[in-house]
Amino acid sequence: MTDSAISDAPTGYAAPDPDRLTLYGSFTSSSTFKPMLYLSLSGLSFDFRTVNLKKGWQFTAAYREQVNRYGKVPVLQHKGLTIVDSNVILDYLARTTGVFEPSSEQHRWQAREWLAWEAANITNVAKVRHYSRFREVHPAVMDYFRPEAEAALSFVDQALEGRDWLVGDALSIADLGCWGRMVFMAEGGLEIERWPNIVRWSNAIKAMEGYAFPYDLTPKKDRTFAGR
Ligand SMILES: N[C@@H](CCC(=O)N[C@@H](CS)C(=O)NCC(=O)O)C(=O)O
Repeated sequence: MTDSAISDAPTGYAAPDPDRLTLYGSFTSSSTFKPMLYLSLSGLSFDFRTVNLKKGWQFTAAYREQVNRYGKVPVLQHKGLTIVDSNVILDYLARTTGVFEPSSEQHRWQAREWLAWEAANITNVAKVRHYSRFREVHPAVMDYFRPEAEAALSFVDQALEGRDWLVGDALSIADLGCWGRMVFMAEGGLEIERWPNIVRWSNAIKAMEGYAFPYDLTPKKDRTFAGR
């Protein structure tokens, strides 16, 4: 399919202002929600550029060549750099701003350990939601992924026993990376009440200034966020 056959897709992506954080993403994407949540809770100012996944904007040559060669969201551009993958973006933001970065070196590594773990495990929660909401799959596929998703949620629930946060004693990129990708769990029939520590922990995140559910937080159109 040529780029022009993809409805309304931008034909090119001008390099953004290098001094501003520019996030590309989609409101239906939990991967996008992770850096969106980081930026919203931190109160940093940034620009959001929407990529309409339903219309297939991620497949255009322009997007692949100028923004993300994998044809996915999210992407962050800043200071002439292009940073791809939600967890790499969280790592970049924490390193460069210091916000939601644990204070000890051991905890900083542990936060990255959680991000690597979530990419291999909480991703099953996102798959169950995706196959429930966007794509019909053979029941055997769900029979494989649902227990994997439940096991990942149980692991996080256990890790939160007697603790407020996954790493150290403050919210960090570990919490945002894990909660961000499980946020749509109910759309996959994974009812949060089954995991009481996740309920408590996610309620603490939801109570923070700047929090909103992805459909309210991530815009459907390009937008500038002024920060606070
Ligand atoms: N590991 C990547 C996954 C990115 C990803 O799969 N993004 C999805 C949305 S959540 C996407 O862009 N899908 C579009 C497509 O596959 O066509 C990350 O965490 O950023």
